[in-house]
Amino acid sequence: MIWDQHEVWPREEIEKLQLARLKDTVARAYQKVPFYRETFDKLGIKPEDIKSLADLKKLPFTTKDDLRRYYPYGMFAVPMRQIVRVHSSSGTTGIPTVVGYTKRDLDTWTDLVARVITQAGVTADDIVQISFGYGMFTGGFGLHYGMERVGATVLPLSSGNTMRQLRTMRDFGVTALVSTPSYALHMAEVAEENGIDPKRDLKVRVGLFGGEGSSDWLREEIKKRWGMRPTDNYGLSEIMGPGVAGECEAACGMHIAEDHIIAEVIDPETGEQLPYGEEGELVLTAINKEALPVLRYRTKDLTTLDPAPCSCGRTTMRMARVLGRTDDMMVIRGVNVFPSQIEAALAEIPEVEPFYQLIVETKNYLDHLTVQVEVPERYFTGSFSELEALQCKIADKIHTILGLSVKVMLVEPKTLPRTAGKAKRVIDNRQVGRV
Ligand code: DLL
Repeated sequence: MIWDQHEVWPREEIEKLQLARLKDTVARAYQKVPFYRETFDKLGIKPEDIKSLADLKKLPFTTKDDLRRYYPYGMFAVPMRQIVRVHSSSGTTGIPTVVGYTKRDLDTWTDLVARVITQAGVTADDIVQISFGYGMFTGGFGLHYGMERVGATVLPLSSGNTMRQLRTMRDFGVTALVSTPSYALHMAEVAEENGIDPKRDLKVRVGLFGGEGSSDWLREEIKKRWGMRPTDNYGLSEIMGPGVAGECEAACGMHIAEDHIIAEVIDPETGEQLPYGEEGELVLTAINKEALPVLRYRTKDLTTLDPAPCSCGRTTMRMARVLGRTDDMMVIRGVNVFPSQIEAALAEIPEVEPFYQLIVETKNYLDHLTVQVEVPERYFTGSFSELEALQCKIADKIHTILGLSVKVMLVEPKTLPRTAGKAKRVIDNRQVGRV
Protein backbone atom coordinates (compact mmCIF):
# COMPACT_ATOMS: atom_id res chain seq x y z
CA MET A 1 0.00 0.00 0.00
CA ILE A 2 1.13 3.54 -0.78
CA TRP A 3 0.40 6.11 1.93
CA ASP A 4 0.91 9.27 -0.11
CA GLN A 5 0.71 9.76 -3.88
CA HIS A 6 3.94 11.81 -3.82
CA GLU A 7 5.74 8.51 -3.30
CA VAL A 8 4.89 7.41 -6.85
CA TRP A 9 5.10 10.73 -8.66
CA PRO A 10 7.34 10.88 -11.76
CA ARG A 11 10.76 12.26 -10.84
CA GLU A 12 10.32 15.42 -12.93
CA GLU A 13 7.23 16.28 -10.92
CA ILE A 14 8.95 15.63 -7.60
CA GLU A 15 11.86 17.81 -8.69
CA LYS A 16 9.53 20.64 -9.71
CA LEU A 17 7.90 20.54 -6.29
CA GLN A 18 11.30 20.36 -4.61
CA LEU A 19 12.48 23.47 -6.41
CA ALA A 20 9.38 25.49 -5.52
CA ARG A 21 9.64 24.46 -1.87
CA LEU A 22 13.39 25.02 -1.77
CA LYS A 23 13.03 28.58 -3.07
CA ASP A 24 10.38 29.32 -0.50
CA THR A 25 12.42 27.81 2.35
CA VAL A 26 15.59 29.66 1.39
CA ALA A 27 13.70 32.97 1.26
CA ARG A 28 12.11 32.35 4.66
CA ALA A 29 15.39 31.21 6.24
CA TYR A 30 17.07 34.38 4.95
CA GLN A 31 14.32 36.66 6.25
CA LYS A 32 13.69 35.02 9.59
CA VAL A 33 16.83 33.28 10.81
CA PRO A 34 19.79 35.56 11.67
CA PHE A 35 22.27 32.70 11.21
CA TYR A 36 21.25 32.20 7.58
CA ARG A 37 21.04 35.91 6.82
CA GLU A 38 24.55 36.50 8.20
CA THR A 39 26.03 33.47 6.45
CA PHE A 40 24.39 34.32 3.11
CA ASP A 41 25.55 37.93 3.35
CA LYS A 42 29.09 36.85 4.18
CA LEU A 43 29.14 34.56 1.14
CA GLY A 44 27.40 37.10 -1.08
CA ILE A 45 24.43 34.81 -1.78
CA LYS A 46 20.86 36.01 -2.22
CA PRO A 47 17.76 33.78 -2.09
CA GLU A 48 17.08 34.75 -5.75
CA ASP A 49 20.31 32.97 -6.73
CA ILE A 50 18.49 29.65 -6.32
CA LYS A 51 17.03 29.12 -9.76
CA SER A 52 17.37 25.36 -10.14
CA LEU A 53 18.03 22.33 -7.95
CA ALA A 54 21.62 22.39 -9.19
CA ASP A 55 22.00 25.74 -7.37
CA LEU A 56 21.57 23.92 -4.06
CA LYS A 57 25.32 23.47 -3.91
CA LYS A 58 25.79 27.24 -3.72
CA LEU A 59 24.19 27.21 -0.28
CA PRO A 60 26.27 26.94 2.88
CA PHE A 61 26.17 23.81 5.02
CA THR A 62 24.53 23.78 8.43
CA THR A 63 26.26 21.77 11.17
CA LYS A 64 25.40 20.57 14.63
CA ASP A 65 27.73 23.24 15.99
CA ASP A 66 25.71 25.95 14.23
CA LEU A 67 22.56 24.71 15.94
CA ARG A 68 24.40 24.59 19.24
CA ARG A 69 25.62 28.15 18.88
CA TYR A 70 22.02 29.31 18.69
CA TYR A 71 20.88 27.13 21.60
CA PRO A 72 18.07 26.83 22.46
CA TYR A 73 15.69 28.73 20.16
CA GLY A 74 17.89 30.93 17.98
CA MET A 75 17.41 28.95 14.76
CA PHE A 76 13.60 29.08 14.86
CA ALA A 77 11.94 30.91 11.98
CA VAL A 78 8.64 31.55 13.77
CA PRO A 79 7.73 33.30 17.07
CA MET A 80 7.57 31.04 20.13
CA ARG A 81 3.81 31.34 20.37
CA GLN A 82 3.57 29.31 17.16
CA ILE A 83 5.80 26.54 18.54
CA VAL A 84 3.70 23.75 20.02
CA ARG A 85 6.36 21.11 20.69
CA VAL A 86 10.08 20.99 21.39
CA HIS A 87 12.38 17.97 21.21
CA SER A 88 16.12 17.82 21.64
CA SER A 89 19.07 15.52 21.23
CA SER A 90 20.38 13.82 24.35
CA GLY A 91 23.35 16.18 24.66
CA THR A 92 25.80 13.35 25.42
CA THR A 93 28.40 14.94 23.16
CA GLY A 94 27.88 18.54 24.29
CA ILE A 95 25.09 21.12 24.27
CA PRO A 96 21.89 19.43 23.03
CA THR A 97 20.43 20.48 19.69
CA VAL A 98 16.91 21.77 20.07
CA VAL A 99 14.14 21.38 17.50
CA GLY A 100 10.73 23.05 17.48
CA TYR A 101 7.52 22.24 15.62
CA THR A 102 4.50 24.33 14.69
CA LYS A 103 1.07 22.66 14.50
CA ARG A 104 1.58 22.23 10.78
CA ASP A 105 5.06 20.76 11.29
CA LEU A 106 3.63 18.17 13.69
CA ASP A 107 0.98 17.27 11.14
CA THR A 108 3.62 16.85 8.41
CA TRP A 109 5.89 14.85 10.69
CA THR A 110 3.06 12.50 11.66
CA ASP A 111 2.24 11.97 8.01
CA LEU A 112 5.82 11.19 7.09
CA VAL A 113 6.10 8.68 9.91
CA ALA A 114 2.81 7.13 8.70
CA ARG A 115 4.51 6.74 5.33
CA VAL A 116 7.48 4.92 6.85
CA ILE A 117 5.14 2.68 8.80
CA THR A 118 3.11 1.83 5.68
CA GLN A 119 6.31 1.18 3.73
CA ALA A 120 7.25 -1.37 6.39
CA GLY A 121 3.92 -3.13 5.87
CA VAL A 122 2.22 -2.18 9.14
CA THR A 123 -1.52 -1.45 8.88
CA ALA A 124 -4.59 -0.72 11.00
CA ASP A 125 -4.76 -4.46 11.69
CA ASP A 126 -1.55 -4.38 13.71
CA ILE A 127 -1.09 -4.13 17.45
CA VAL A 128 2.10 -2.17 17.94
CA GLN A 129 4.36 -1.92 20.91
CA ILE A 130 6.48 1.21 21.07
CA SER A 131 9.63 0.52 23.03
CA PHE A 132 11.43 3.75 22.20
CA GLY A 133 11.84 6.23 25.01
CA TYR A 134 9.09 8.86 25.16
CA GLY A 135 10.46 12.26 26.02
CA MET A 136 12.85 14.69 24.41
CA PHE A 137 14.01 11.87 22.07
CA THR A 138 11.94 12.03 18.88
CA GLY A 139 11.57 8.24 18.52
CA GLY A 140 8.73 7.56 20.97
CA PHE A 141 6.35 10.39 20.11
CA GLY A 142 7.23 10.31 16.41
CA LEU A 143 6.29 6.67 15.96
CA HIS A 144 3.36 6.98 18.34
CA TYR A 145 1.47 9.60 16.36
CA GLY A 146 2.42 8.02 13.03
CA MET A 147 0.99 4.68 14.17
CA GLU A 148 -2.23 6.30 15.33
CA ARG A 149 -2.58 8.03 11.98
CA VAL A 150 -2.24 4.69 10.21
CA GLY A 151 -4.90 3.36 12.55
CA ALA A 152 -2.78 0.71 14.25
CA THR A 153 -3.43 -0.10 17.91
CA VAL A 154 -0.66 1.54 19.92
CA LEU A 155 0.80 0.27 23.18
CA PRO A 156 3.02 3.15 24.40
CA LEU A 157 5.38 1.20 26.66
CA SER A 158 8.43 3.42 26.28
CA SER A 159 11.80 1.78 26.91
CA GLY A 160 13.10 -0.33 29.80
CA ASN A 161 11.61 -2.94 32.15
CA THR A 162 12.24 -5.70 29.65
CA MET A 163 10.18 -8.41 31.38
CA ARG A 164 7.15 -6.11 31.33
CA GLN A 165 7.76 -5.48 27.64
CA LEU A 166 7.72 -9.21 26.97
CA ARG A 167 4.67 -9.94 29.10
CA THR A 168 2.77 -7.16 27.34
CA MET A 169 3.79 -8.49 23.96
CA ARG A 170 2.52 -11.92 24.87
CA ASP A 171 -0.69 -10.97 26.68
CA PHE A 172 -1.78 -8.19 24.29
CA GLY A 173 -1.03 -10.10 21.10
CA VAL A 174 1.51 -7.59 19.77
CA THR A 175 2.22 -8.02 16.04
CA ALA A 176 4.71 -5.20 15.43
CA LEU A 177 7.59 -3.91 17.53
CA VAL A 178 9.19 -0.46 17.44
CA SER A 179 12.61 -0.17 19.07
CA THR A 180 16.31 0.13 18.41
CA PRO A 181 17.61 -3.08 16.82
CA SER A 182 20.04 -3.66 19.69
CA TYR A 183 17.20 -3.48 22.21
CA ALA A 184 15.17 -5.98 20.17
CA LEU A 185 18.08 -8.39 20.37
CA HIS A 186 18.37 -7.85 24.10
CA MET A 187 14.63 -8.44 24.54
CA ALA A 188 14.98 -11.80 22.74
CA GLU A 189 17.79 -12.71 25.09
CA VAL A 190 15.76 -11.88 28.21
CA ALA A 191 12.79 -13.78 26.75
CA GLU A 192 14.89 -16.89 26.25
CA GLU A 193 16.33 -16.61 29.79
CA ASN A 194 12.80 -16.56 31.14
CA GLY A 195 11.49 -19.50 29.19
CA ILE A 196 9.70 -17.44 26.52
CA ASP A 197 10.43 -18.45 22.94
CA PRO A 198 9.66 -15.30 20.93
CA LYS A 199 9.03 -17.36 17.80
CA ARG A 200 6.60 -19.73 19.46
CA ASP A 201 5.06 -17.69 22.26
CA LEU A 202 4.83 -14.21 20.70
CA LYS A 203 3.12 -13.02 17.54
CA VAL A 204 5.47 -10.23 16.50
CA ARG A 205 5.74 -10.43 12.71
CA VAL A 206 7.51 -7.18 11.87
CA GLY A 207 10.01 -4.90 13.56
CA LEU A 208 10.43 -1.20 12.83
CA PHE A 209 13.98 -0.48 13.84
CA GLY A 210 15.74 2.85 13.84
CA GLY A 211 17.70 5.34 15.85
CA GLU A 212 20.85 3.36 15.16
CA GLY A 213 22.20 1.17 12.39
CA SER A 214 21.55 -2.52 11.94
CA SER A 215 24.07 -4.67 10.12
CA ASP A 216 23.13 -7.83 8.21
CA TRP A 217 24.48 -9.75 11.17
CA LEU A 218 22.16 -8.04 13.64
CA ARG A 219 19.18 -8.39 11.30
CA GLU A 220 19.83 -12.10 10.79
CA GLU A 221 20.09 -12.63 14.56
CA ILE A 222 16.82 -10.77 15.07
CA LYS A 223 15.12 -12.83 12.35
CA LYS A 224 16.48 -16.04 13.82
CA ARG A 225 15.50 -15.31 17.40
CA TRP A 226 12.19 -13.53 16.80
CA GLY A 227 11.00 -15.05 13.54
CA MET A 228 10.02 -11.52 12.51
CA ARG A 229 10.80 -9.37 9.46
CA PRO A 230 13.10 -6.54 10.53
CA THR A 231 12.81 -3.20 8.71
CA ASP A 232 15.04 -0.17 8.99
CA ASN A 233 13.98 3.46 9.21
CA TYR A 234 16.17 6.51 9.44
CA GLY A 235 15.83 9.99 10.80
CA LEU A 236 17.43 12.63 12.95
CA SER A 237 16.07 15.28 15.27
CA GLU A 238 17.57 18.18 13.34
CA ILE A 239 15.47 17.33 10.28
CA MET A 240 12.36 16.18 12.19
CA GLY A 241 13.09 12.83 13.86
CA PRO A 242 11.95 9.49 12.42
CA GLY A 243 10.14 9.83 9.08
CA VAL A 244 13.05 10.92 6.90
CA ALA A 245 13.39 7.54 5.18
CA GLY A 246 12.04 4.02 5.54
CA GLU A 247 12.53 0.58 4.07
CA CYS A 248 9.73 -0.92 1.98
CA GLU A 249 8.88 -4.59 1.65
CA ALA A 250 11.32 -4.93 -1.28
CA ALA A 251 14.07 -4.30 1.33
CA CYS A 252 16.51 -2.56 -0.99
CA GLY A 253 17.26 0.69 0.81
CA MET A 254 15.16 3.33 2.51
CA HIS A 255 12.82 5.61 0.56
CA ILE A 256 13.46 9.27 1.32
CA ALA A 257 10.46 11.61 1.69
CA GLU A 258 11.73 13.68 -1.22
CA ASP A 259 8.76 16.01 -1.42
CA HIS A 260 9.86 17.31 2.01
CA ILE A 261 13.58 16.65 2.06
CA ILE A 262 16.34 17.03 -0.51
CA ALA A 263 19.19 14.55 -0.07
CA GLU A 264 22.75 14.86 -1.32
CA VAL A 265 25.85 12.82 -0.66
CA ILE A 266 29.13 14.72 -0.35
CA ASP A 267 32.77 13.95 0.09
CA PRO A 268 33.21 14.64 3.80
CA GLU A 269 36.72 16.02 3.22
CA THR A 270 36.08 18.41 0.34
CA GLY A 271 32.36 19.07 0.72
CA GLU A 272 31.86 18.36 -3.01
CA GLN A 273 28.66 16.61 -4.13
CA LEU A 274 29.26 12.99 -5.19
CA PRO A 275 27.46 11.15 -8.01
CA TYR A 276 24.67 8.70 -7.16
CA GLY A 277 26.00 5.37 -5.93
CA GLU A 278 29.17 6.77 -4.39
CA GLU A 279 29.59 6.52 -0.67
CA GLY A 280 29.85 9.74 1.30
CA GLU A 281 28.22 11.91 3.94
CA LEU A 282 24.49 12.41 3.73
CA VAL A 283 23.43 16.08 3.60
CA LEU A 284 19.74 16.92 4.04
CA THR A 285 17.70 20.04 3.37
CA ALA A 286 14.25 20.28 4.97
CA ILE A 287 12.11 22.10 2.39
CA ASN A 288 8.70 22.11 4.00
CA LYS A 289 9.15 23.04 7.64
CA GLU A 290 7.86 26.18 9.29
CA ALA A 291 9.62 26.27 12.64
CA LEU A 292 13.09 25.07 11.75
CA PRO A 293 14.07 25.27 8.11
CA VAL A 294 17.47 23.56 7.86
CA LEU A 295 19.61 24.02 4.78
CA ARG A 296 22.19 21.42 3.77
CA TYR A 297 22.51 19.79 7.19
CA ARG A 298 25.63 17.66 7.50
CA THR A 299 24.36 14.49 9.13
CA LYS A 300 27.79 12.83 9.47
CA ASP A 301 26.06 9.60 8.39
CA LEU A 302 27.73 7.66 5.59
CA THR A 303 25.58 6.17 2.87
CA THR A 304 24.87 6.04 -0.88
CA LEU A 305 21.85 7.27 -2.86
CA ASP A 306 19.94 5.48 -5.60
CA PRO A 307 17.34 7.40 -7.66
CA ALA A 308 16.17 4.36 -9.68
CA PRO A 309 12.49 3.42 -9.23
CA CYS A 310 11.95 0.54 -6.82
CA SER A 311 10.16 -2.73 -7.53
CA CYS A 312 7.58 -1.67 -4.91
CA GLY A 313 6.36 1.02 -7.34
CA ARG A 314 7.75 3.99 -5.42
CA THR A 315 9.80 6.53 -7.35
CA THR A 316 11.38 8.28 -4.36
CA MET A 317 15.13 8.04 -4.04
CA ARG A 318 16.52 5.39 -1.73
CA MET A 319 19.41 5.66 0.70
CA ALA A 320 21.41 2.58 1.59
CA ARG A 321 21.59 1.43 5.17
CA VAL A 322 23.87 3.78 7.10
CA LEU A 323 27.39 2.40 6.87
CA GLY A 324 28.83 4.41 9.76
CA ARG A 325 29.36 7.98 10.85
CA THR A 326 32.24 10.26 9.93
CA ASP A 327 32.78 10.92 13.62
CA ASP A 328 32.79 7.17 14.42
CA MET A 329 36.07 6.77 12.65
CA MET A 330 38.98 6.03 14.93
CA VAL A 331 42.57 6.43 13.84
CA ILE A 332 44.55 3.70 15.52
CA ARG A 333 48.29 3.80 14.85
CA GLY A 334 47.64 5.44 11.50
CA VAL A 335 44.89 3.03 10.41
CA ASN A 336 41.34 4.35 9.88
CA VAL A 337 38.91 2.07 11.67
CA PHE A 338 35.11 2.18 11.62
CA PRO A 339 33.26 0.13 14.26
CA SER A 340 31.17 -1.29 11.39
CA GLN A 341 34.32 -2.88 9.91
CA ILE A 342 35.08 -4.64 13.17
CA GLU A 343 31.45 -5.75 13.33
CA ALA A 344 31.68 -7.11 9.78
CA ALA A 345 34.80 -9.09 10.75
CA LEU A 346 33.10 -10.52 13.85
CA ALA A 347 30.05 -11.45 11.78
CA GLU A 348 32.25 -13.85 9.84
CA ILE A 349 33.14 -15.80 12.97
CA PRO A 350 30.17 -18.09 13.67
CA GLU A 351 31.36 -18.89 17.21
CA VAL A 352 30.81 -15.37 18.59
CA GLU A 353 27.62 -13.66 19.76
CA PRO A 354 26.48 -10.30 18.34
CA PHE A 355 27.44 -8.39 21.49
CA TYR A 356 30.74 -6.55 21.41
CA GLN A 357 32.42 -3.41 22.62
CA LEU A 358 35.52 -1.60 21.43
CA ILE A 359 37.88 0.03 23.89
CA VAL A 360 40.52 2.47 22.74
CA GLU A 361 43.34 3.61 24.99
CA THR A 362 46.81 5.06 24.82
CA LYS A 363 49.76 3.09 26.20
CA ASN A 364 53.34 4.29 25.77
CA TYR A 365 52.15 7.02 23.40
CA LEU A 366 50.53 4.48 21.07
CA ASP A 367 46.82 3.88 20.57
CA HIS A 368 45.56 0.36 21.22
CA LEU A 369 42.22 -1.17 20.38
CA THR A 370 40.72 -3.95 22.45
CA VAL A 371 37.77 -5.87 21.02
CA GLN A 372 35.62 -7.42 23.71
CA VAL A 373 33.16 -9.94 22.38
CA GLU A 374 30.80 -12.40 24.01
CA VAL A 375 31.13 -16.11 23.30
CA PRO A 376 28.87 -18.95 24.49
CA GLU A 377 29.29 -20.25 28.04
CA ARG A 378 30.76 -23.57 26.90
CA TYR A 379 34.03 -21.85 25.97
CA PHE A 380 34.61 -21.04 29.60
CA THR A 381 34.05 -24.59 30.76
CA GLY A 382 36.13 -26.13 27.96
CA SER A 383 39.89 -26.08 27.49
CA PHE A 384 41.98 -22.92 27.60
CA SER A 385 43.58 -23.76 24.26
CA GLU A 386 40.19 -23.69 22.55
CA LEU A 387 39.57 -20.21 23.93
CA GLU A 388 43.01 -19.10 22.84
CA ALA A 389 42.52 -20.51 19.34
CA LEU A 390 39.28 -18.57 18.96
CA GLN A 391 40.93 -15.40 20.19
CA CYS A 392 43.66 -15.77 17.54
CA LYS A 393 41.11 -16.54 14.84
CA ILE A 394 39.26 -13.28 15.57
CA ALA A 395 42.45 -11.21 15.79
CA ASP A 396 43.64 -12.71 12.46
CA LYS A 397 40.34 -11.96 10.76
CA ILE A 398 40.46 -8.32 11.91
CA HIS A 399 44.09 -8.08 10.85
CA THR A 400 43.27 -9.43 7.38
CA ILE A 401 40.43 -6.95 6.90
CA LEU A 402 41.97 -3.86 8.49
CA GLY A 403 45.69 -4.48 8.57
CA LEU A 404 45.62 -3.68 12.28
CA SER A 405 46.65 -5.77 15.28
CA VAL A 406 44.09 -5.63 18.02
CA LYS A 407 43.75 -7.31 21.39
CA VAL A 408 40.75 -9.64 21.56
CA MET A 409 39.09 -10.34 24.89
CA LEU A 410 36.48 -13.08 24.94
CA VAL A 411 33.90 -12.50 27.62
CA GLU A 412 31.08 -14.55 29.06
CA PRO A 413 27.53 -14.16 27.78
CA LYS A 414 25.63 -11.14 29.10
CA THR A 415 28.66 -9.40 30.56
CA LEU A 416 28.75 -6.45 28.14
CA PRO A 417 26.32 -3.60 28.85
CA ARG A 418 22.83 -3.79 27.33
CA THR A 419 20.71 -0.73 26.72
CA ALA A 420 17.07 -0.05 26.05
CA GLY A 421 18.07 2.73 23.62
CA LYS A 422 20.99 3.20 21.28
CA ALA A 423 23.92 0.83 21.87
CA LYS A 424 27.28 2.37 22.80
CA ARG A 425 29.89 0.29 20.99
CA VAL A 426 33.00 2.38 21.51
CA ILE A 427 34.62 3.43 24.76
CA ASP A 428 37.35 5.90 23.95
CA ASN A 429 39.63 6.33 26.93
CA ARG A 430 42.30 8.20 25.01
CA GLN A 431 41.33 11.69 26.13
CA VAL A 432 41.42 10.56 29.74
CA GLY A 433 44.91 9.13 29.20
CA ARG A 434 46.18 12.38 27.72
CA VAL A 435 45.06 14.82 30.38
O1 DLL B 1 17.48 8.75 16.26
C1 DLL B 1 15.56 9.73 15.16
C2 DLL B 1 14.97 8.39 14.97
C3 DLL B 1 14.26 7.81 16.00
C4 DLL B 1 15.07 7.73 13.76
C5 DLL B 1 13.68 6.58 15.82
C6 DLL B 1 14.46 6.50 13.56
C7 DLL B 1 13.76 5.93 14.59
P1 DLL B 1 18.62 11.45 16.87
O2 DLL B 1 18.54 10.99 18.28
O3 DLL B 1 18.77 12.89 16.59
O4 DLL B 1 17.34 11.02 16.08
O5 DLL B 1 19.82 10.66 16.21
C8 DLL B 1 20.08 10.78 14.85
O6 DLL B 1 20.90 8.50 14.79
O7 DLL B 1 22.22 10.92 12.53
C9 DLL B 1 22.13 8.49 12.79
O8 DLL B 1 23.50 8.56 13.12
C10 DLL B 1 21.41 7.62 13.81
N1 DLL B 1 20.31 6.88 13.18
C11 DLL B 1 19.00 7.11 13.25
N2 DLL B 1 18.31 6.17 12.55
C12 DLL B 1 19.24 5.34 12.01
C13 DLL B 1 19.19 4.19 11.17
C14 DLL B 1 16.89 9.75 15.89
N3 DLL B 1 18.05 3.64 10.77
C15 DLL B 1 21.22 9.86 14.46
N4 DLL B 1 20.37 3.63 10.81
C16 DLL B 1 21.45 9.84 12.96
C17 DLL B 1 21.56 4.14 11.22
C18 DLL B 1 20.52 5.81 12.40
N5 DLL B 1 21.65 5.21 12.01
